[in-house]
Amino acid sequence: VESSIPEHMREAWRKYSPQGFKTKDEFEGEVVRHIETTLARSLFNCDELAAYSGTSLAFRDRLIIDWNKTQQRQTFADQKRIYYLSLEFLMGRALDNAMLNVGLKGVAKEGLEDLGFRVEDIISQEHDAALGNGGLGRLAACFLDSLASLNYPAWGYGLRYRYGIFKQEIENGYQVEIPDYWLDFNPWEFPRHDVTVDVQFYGWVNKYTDDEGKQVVSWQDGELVTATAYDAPVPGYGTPTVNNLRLWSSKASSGEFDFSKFNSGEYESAVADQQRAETISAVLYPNDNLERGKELRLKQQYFWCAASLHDIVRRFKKTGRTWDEFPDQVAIQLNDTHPTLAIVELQRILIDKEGLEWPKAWDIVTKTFGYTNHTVLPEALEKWSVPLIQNLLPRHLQLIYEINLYFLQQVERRFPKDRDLLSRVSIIEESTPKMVRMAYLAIVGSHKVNGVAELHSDLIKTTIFKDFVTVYGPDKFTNVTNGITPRRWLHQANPRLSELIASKLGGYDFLKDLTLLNKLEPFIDDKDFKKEWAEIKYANKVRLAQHILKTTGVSVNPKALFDVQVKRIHEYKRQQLNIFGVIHRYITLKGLSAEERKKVAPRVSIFGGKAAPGYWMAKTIIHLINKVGEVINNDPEIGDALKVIFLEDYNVSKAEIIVPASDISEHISTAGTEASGTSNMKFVLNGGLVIGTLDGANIEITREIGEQNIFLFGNLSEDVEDLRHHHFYGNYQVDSELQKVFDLIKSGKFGDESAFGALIAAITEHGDYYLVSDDFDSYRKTQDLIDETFKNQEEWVTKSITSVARMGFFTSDRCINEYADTIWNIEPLAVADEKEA
Ligand code: Z16
Repeated sequence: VESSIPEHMREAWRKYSPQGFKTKDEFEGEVVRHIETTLARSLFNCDELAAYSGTSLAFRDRLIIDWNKTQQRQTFADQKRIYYLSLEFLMGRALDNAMLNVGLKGVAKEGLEDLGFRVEDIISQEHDAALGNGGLGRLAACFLDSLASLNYPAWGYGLRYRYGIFKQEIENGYQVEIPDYWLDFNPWEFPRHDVTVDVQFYGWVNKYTDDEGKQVVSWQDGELVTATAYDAPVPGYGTPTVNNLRLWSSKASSGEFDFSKFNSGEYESAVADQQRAETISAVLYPNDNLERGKELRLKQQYFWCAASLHDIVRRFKKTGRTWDEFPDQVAIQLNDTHPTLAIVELQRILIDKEGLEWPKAWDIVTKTFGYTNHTVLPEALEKWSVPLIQNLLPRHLQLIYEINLYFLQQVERRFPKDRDLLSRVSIIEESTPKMVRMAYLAIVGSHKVNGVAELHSDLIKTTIFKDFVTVYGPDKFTNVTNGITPRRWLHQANPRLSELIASKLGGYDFLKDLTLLNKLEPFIDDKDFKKEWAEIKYANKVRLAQHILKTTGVSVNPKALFDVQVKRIHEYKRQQLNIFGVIHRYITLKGLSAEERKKVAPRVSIFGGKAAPGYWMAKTIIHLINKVGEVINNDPEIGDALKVIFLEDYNVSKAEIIVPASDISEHISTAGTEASGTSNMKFVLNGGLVIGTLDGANIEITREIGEQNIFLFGNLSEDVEDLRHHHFYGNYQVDSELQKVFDLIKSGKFGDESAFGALIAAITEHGDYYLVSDDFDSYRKTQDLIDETFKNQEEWVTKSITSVARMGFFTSDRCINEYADTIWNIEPLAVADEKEA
């Protein structure tokens, strides 16, 4: 291509192309150079933030060398790539991960010591990249880590939000949201001002016959917004592969934008236009498992899909291949329905721009896309109103109608006269206003649809997508059980445990093949090993206790049982069940004599998680937890027997401290509501036990680690519907022990009882949709069993080690290999010089 240096002049380039540091001295040289020149600071003016910046820039240089090579290798190899489209990438911190993945954390630690710093302090300077809400966004981040670690040619595509998920503060027991401006200094991103795409909105569709008598469809006028690419390197663990995460940022298009307005007294309106364009990528919608149908959200979705598709098509066209080869070069995975417009956009490009015939184009489209469903909750299933799409994306609405027609005609041929079936599977819901069902569009436009855990994948086939199983047969639907990266969630978060495991297994190979953990089973009776195992858990609890003291002022006993529930606050996840259980425990403790109280297993109940800013019930739950904590933590009769902690601003970097420190974690959603859950896997991998319902991945975790190693309780998913029905039509009585809890709340013990009325009424008066009352008794009894089991530390540690040894299945590496084999049909790209980890 024109921009490449001529062959005979490449000698000088090759001679000077940087190699990156390898030794401690070289590392120090790079850090000091960056601090003094890139940052214009000196040794008289170098705080921890400056040292963090210099260190990151040194590692970034290293990554970018391998990044360049990886991209060249992938281009020359000319094989199929996977593009992972996700509105959320919850990456957390990058520096620690980069150090470990390139295998130079030891070098950095020693180098930083020479320069007067501790590596932990430097790492903790970094602001989390928090471009996600919860499980879905973190899953995308784990997938990127596995894709790179397994050498798959893969790109992530997302939005570069100026504000990630809000920071949470607790004031007087209430959640307060603080904007998360995270881009002040972000050494990990590369702006690509030369990689831009103009994205069109609004306007109208012009259909006409051109001079040669050809039908032409053109989408005209409206407004243009420019997408600029920002790239972040994604290093694999123990491999030179560095993949790319490309995030789009919006700004007013220079072609479109009316600069003359600035001079003609319309300064304000010119600035307003500009701000409107920038608003598209300004902020992440802070809802987990909820879609509210706002126009700006739809704009975000189209902006990102159009820019990404344009980029992918541009790259494909450079290969000079014909269109029918597109699905052999490109696989696109839709992370939930958020990127479904990408299906319509590709069809539009093929039909309107490339002039392909409908069936040919549609065949290419469906071979290209795969769709992952992450929820069955009705309030989370996306629907967009037809008038909204008509206005914003008039051509796309036409294409959606044509896609629907083409699909329904197929259905009609196979199931003649079944008008009911036709209306049930129609992409258009015939309501007022009419709505586009995005999940149906995603199914129709993809060749494979997958759920994220076995139960969930079965449920989508028998409930929300039942009719599509009739239409397509069962093989279009499949399961890929979620996984987590053991690099971040074991090696990085729990280095001592990782080291202990490595000492028994003879190295760190298990981080690349997690099934090797089963080689721990022979050590289950090894006294010294068990002792060390328990000591590491204890040290992690001491560290968390220090964090709790520093952030809440409450002193907790690290010998107590640490009971953790950290995840987004949602009624279906049932933090209310947990806190009602805590109140019940408090009532029980108050009924004991001082003598008897000394005999109970002391417990610290730890909560953390954000409520969506508009989700009042979730905010009420947070309020109750905090008020209960105030009362119990200050009750002198209770002391260490029970403490209740709400940790502010739960995020990825805090999870790295919390997860290794739990004895028990709670995964207690109403059966059939949590698609998978992934923190359950993180806790068990770190030697924590689980109390859980038979929901999501809990079921498969049980199958892998054994029933005797997990505390299961509650009703089964197949009984949920009947129980709900019974709440309305049977003679339904709230559990009497739960009623005692409600009575204490109503007495004003935890402050103004009216604040919590809605929480109680949801159960006593509004049908207890999430079955809190039905599961309360078995929850309590299971918690009592946990107390008993914890008293026998010997037995507890055995369960802990056995569980870890059997967690190999839950690595995201296994998960990515399944996607690659069964959905994407892609191969890893061989790398010559595999580095030692
Ligand atoms: C989300 O985090 C999830 C589903 C969804 O539709 C939207 C969002 Cl933002 C979560 C599921 O709730 C969780 O069970 C699952 O483990 C996770 O996605 C990853 O699949």
